[in-house]
Amino acid sequence: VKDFGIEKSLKNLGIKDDNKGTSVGGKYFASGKTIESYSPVDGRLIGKVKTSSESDYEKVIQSAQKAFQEFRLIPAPKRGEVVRQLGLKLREYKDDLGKLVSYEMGKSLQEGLGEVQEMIDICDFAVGLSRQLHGFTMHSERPGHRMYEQYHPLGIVGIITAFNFPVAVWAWNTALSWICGNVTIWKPSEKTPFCAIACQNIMAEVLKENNLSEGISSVMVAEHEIGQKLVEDKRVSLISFTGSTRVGRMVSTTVAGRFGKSILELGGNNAIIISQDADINMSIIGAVFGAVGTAGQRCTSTRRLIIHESVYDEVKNRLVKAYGQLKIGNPLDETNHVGPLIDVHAVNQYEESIKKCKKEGGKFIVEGGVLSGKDYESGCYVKPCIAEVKNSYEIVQHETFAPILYLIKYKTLDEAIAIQNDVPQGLSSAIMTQNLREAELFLSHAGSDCGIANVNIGTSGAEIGGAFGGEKETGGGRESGSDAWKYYMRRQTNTINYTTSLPLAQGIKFDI
Ligand code: UN1
Repeated sequence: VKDFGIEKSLKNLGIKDDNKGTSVGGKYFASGKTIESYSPVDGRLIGKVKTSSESDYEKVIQSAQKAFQEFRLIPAPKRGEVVRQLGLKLREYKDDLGKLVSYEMGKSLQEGLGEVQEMIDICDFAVGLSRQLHGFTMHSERPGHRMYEQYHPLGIVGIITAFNFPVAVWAWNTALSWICGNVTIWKPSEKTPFCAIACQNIMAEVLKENNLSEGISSVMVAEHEIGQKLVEDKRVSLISFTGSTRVGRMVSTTVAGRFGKSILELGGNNAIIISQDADINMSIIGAVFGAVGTAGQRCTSTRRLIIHESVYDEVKNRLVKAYGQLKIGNPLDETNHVGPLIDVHAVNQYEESIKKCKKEGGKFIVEGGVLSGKDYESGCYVKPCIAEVKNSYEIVQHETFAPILYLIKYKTLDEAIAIQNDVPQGLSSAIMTQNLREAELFLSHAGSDCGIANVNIGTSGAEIGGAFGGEKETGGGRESGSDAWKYYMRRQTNTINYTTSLPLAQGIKFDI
């Protein structure tokens, strides 16, 4: 088996065979049961991690509470300086971390490196933002009064992330949390514990070099009970949750029940409309990358193509041809296009979805299937497939985290937009067209109902500078760029009277 330098990268990132899964700053401890992480790439054991127990949890929360008392008092631009240093460290470790992401999660090395690049980009973004946490000033209705608003740190931010972006989503939340003066506790996916430990090791260097309190950043590799505790805990001001709609619904109601704040990044069911005025070459590239990139395991993966009847056959034939050229295999080998799914459980779900689709009447024009034999020993490699379907099929309404692409035919743009919107999810959407009227209608209030709507690019690969998130069952949260930082702070309106009398608002008279 070619090693692709993975052993060396693991060593550089401080990953051992046996690890403790709770870390406050650079200090590791854990007293829960041990879990193992296997690579979907070659099925090999990466290592073992002792998980966090309930008593470990309590230590983490208390350290975080203590750290917050100090950290919130450090001026925001100084906190930005800490984030700047994190960005520099990530540049140093980019190759190693990108490789680990690829090996533990299974996405291509290019996409692993791209994910680390997103971490670096959000750090840069946050550094500038640390001097721009602006509120408005407004004119008071009372003479000699001044009104303005300001944003204050919130407290502890609990970050619960999924396996598919095992490092970037932590960085989006952490970089913003830190400049906003919050401390973070990260509960990563149990499927990618080493990505989390590697990030924590990198971050711990920054804390140490700046003599900062360790409780500013903690990690708990743990089973879902600990995630549940975090969600229920009144001491945690904000929960940023990335994962399934099913779990997100529980997180949302639990956090709302204690009047906490939450940011939800749940499932997507993203479509590209390919119009009769589309550039077909661009459409094929956008669609194929969107559908098979990360083996269809992005929230923003392209799941549906809604194609105009006049170009339907051409698009279909070209897709079949393109899929015939896809190379499936070790994602660390850069000549391969498609890596494995995360685990055998995901493979089962992929097979189930194909079965359901066929049962409902779906016609597969590129057949799926699980690969076996040499180089596919992990059992996680599957064939990207394409089916012609109706949008109303139950399986088409559902997000399957796998490379299954559905084709749907349309006649009018209104019909295409209605199909695009007729799913429970509302994350990402796109139209391929060179027709200005079509593009503008798609982006208008009568157009796409998603949090992300693109013209002449695919559904995946959003830049960090925009707010990222979606509507409906995607959960409504926004993170990353634009003014998403406002979710991470509490807002306060201040009115100051600099006169010697006390006029009441709304002209109310009250004499004593
Ligand atoms: C996700 O799939 O959870 O737009 C996030 C993209 C990435 C982020 C995806 N920047 O594909």
